[in-house]
Order: sequence, then C-alpha cells, then structure tokens
Amino acid sequence: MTEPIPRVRPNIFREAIQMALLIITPTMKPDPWVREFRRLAPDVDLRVWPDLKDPSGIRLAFTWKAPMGVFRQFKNLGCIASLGAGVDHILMDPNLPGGVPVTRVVDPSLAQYMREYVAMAVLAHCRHWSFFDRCRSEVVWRPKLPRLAEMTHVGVMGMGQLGKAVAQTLSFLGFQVTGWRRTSKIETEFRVFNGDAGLKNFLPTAEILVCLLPLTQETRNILNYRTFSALPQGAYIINVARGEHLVEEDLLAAIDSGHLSGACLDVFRTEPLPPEHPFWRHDRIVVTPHVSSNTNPRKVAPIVMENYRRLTSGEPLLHQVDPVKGY
Ligand code: OXD
Repeated sequence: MTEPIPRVRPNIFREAIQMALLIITPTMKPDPWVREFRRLAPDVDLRVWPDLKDPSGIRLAFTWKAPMGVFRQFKNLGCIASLGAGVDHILMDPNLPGGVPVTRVVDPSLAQYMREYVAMAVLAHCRHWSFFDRCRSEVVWRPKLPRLAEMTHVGVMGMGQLGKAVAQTLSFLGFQVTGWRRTSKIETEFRVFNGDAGLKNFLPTAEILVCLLPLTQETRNILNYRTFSALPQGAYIINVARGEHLVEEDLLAAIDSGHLSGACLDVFRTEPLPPEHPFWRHDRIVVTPHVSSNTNPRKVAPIVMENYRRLTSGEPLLHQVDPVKGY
C-alpha cells in the first residue's frame, strides 16, 4: 500500500530555495516531468541535466538511466529517486556515492498498467491472437479452440507489489496461479514457492511463465536453458522485468526446438531493440517497446515532490530501497 500523499503547497519549498531538484533522463524527453513539477511546486529550483548550474545545490536527482558516474559531483545529494519501479539502472553505477538513499516508484498506477499488460499477453496467447493475425493477413478462416483459463497454469516469478497484482488479476480471470520468490516467504492468497528448492517444484507446473523479478546478481540470466527445460512442453514466456533476466540464445533455441511455444517480450538487453535482432521477425515472439508499465507524471510527480519536501525537512523518505538486496 502506498502512503497517502499530502497535498503539496507551492510555498512549502520557500525556505529550501537554495536547494535544487535535478531531472536526469537522457533517454527520454523530460518535458512532461518539468511541467508537472512546476505545476505542483512553482518555487522549487528545478534543473534539467545537463544544464546543472551549481552542482552543489542539487539535493534530489530524479532519474532514468543517468550516465554512469554523474552523481559523484553532487556533494549535497540527499536522494537519488528512480523514475521507475526498478532501481537497477542506478545501483549498477560503480561510482554511486555511498550512503545516499535511493528510492523507487511505488504507486497503484504502475500495478494497474502491469495487470493490464500481462492479462493481455496471457489472453492473447490462450486465444491464439498472433495465429489469427497471421490468418487475417493471409485471408484465411481457420477457427482454433482457445485454452480454458481454469485448465491453464500461470507461474509468476517475483511476488512483489507488481507480481501480486498480476497474480490477483489472472486468478480473477480464472487462471491457476502460483508464485515464486527467490528470498523469504510471504503471506498471499496464492501458493508461493521459495528459493532454489522451490524453483524445482514451481517450474514444472508453469505453462505460462511471467517474469516480474527485480534485476539482481542472483536473478540475472535466470530465464535460461535450464529454467526452460524444467517447464512443461509448449510453455510460453512473458518477460516484463528486465532484458538481462533472459539469455536470448537459450530462448530462441527452446522455441525453435518446439519445447517452448513462444514468448511475449517487453524488455531487452539493448533498448531500443536493434533492427537486425532476430526477435523482431520471429513469428512466435511478440515484441513491445518497454511499455508494460509506465510512470505517469500526474500520478508520480506528487510522490517525488513529497520526498523532496521530506528531504528538506529531515523526515524519513518514502519507498527507499535496500541497496544490498537491490530492490
Ligand atoms: C520500471 C520500468 O522500472 O518501467 O518502472 O521498467
């Protein structure tokens, strides 16, 4: 559950006028964030990388895929705020200043987007959407029996806020859902397997495998040949976590051998996915451009502003991550 966000009063930042909030989003346009931050708190000294002015004034850096080493120069940095739910793009920086809290986005809108995307991918697979799309382009009428949800088992890897939301939606649609978590047990209405031993029992039932894990040293490359071999014949992969979870050659081999029936991929090792990449043209792979869940400025800017206010008044920050765990 997200903590309630108090309304941000513009003049609340007056006393903090010497402090600045910096947006660093080199791979996307910062404009919607600039607009939203200005609307919420017109008095805040808002800067947009690379136009820093005085780097020592920067207290909060709001970022998506900042250049490595960039935070070092901000001597008074009090918070590095991820623009997304994931913080791997921040923690991977070998020059990250020690002791600066890192926060992530936790908001029901992210879970809602993710519920919709995964439900869409699961239903498209069960209702043979790609097959009918091909039939349509060939102008052929070829009915095919859909899979029944109640006879289809979906395994969700990663049972954090997003994983649980997805599991609930799929269960509501009638699917058999189980979860897997790498670490400690959690209380949910679903059966959740744990750790390496649990994975051995979880995988053989997962006819559709959804990856929603955080990217850590332990989960990198987890969607590999061994994982795929443990899945039932004809299993389908949905990766909405990070491209680095997936060993791409292993996926192609498992699909081409007929062991896996296909995959829906929203995240990639290299983004944008290069035009020559075989995923683009594979008839059993659906590719989308990292859109499964989106950070909506209207929803998320108030949370960032609330943390900025907390920073200026010395209160504990919302949604801090544990840098050792990586989420
Ligand atoms: C995120 C993402 O981390 O969009 O929020 O990948």
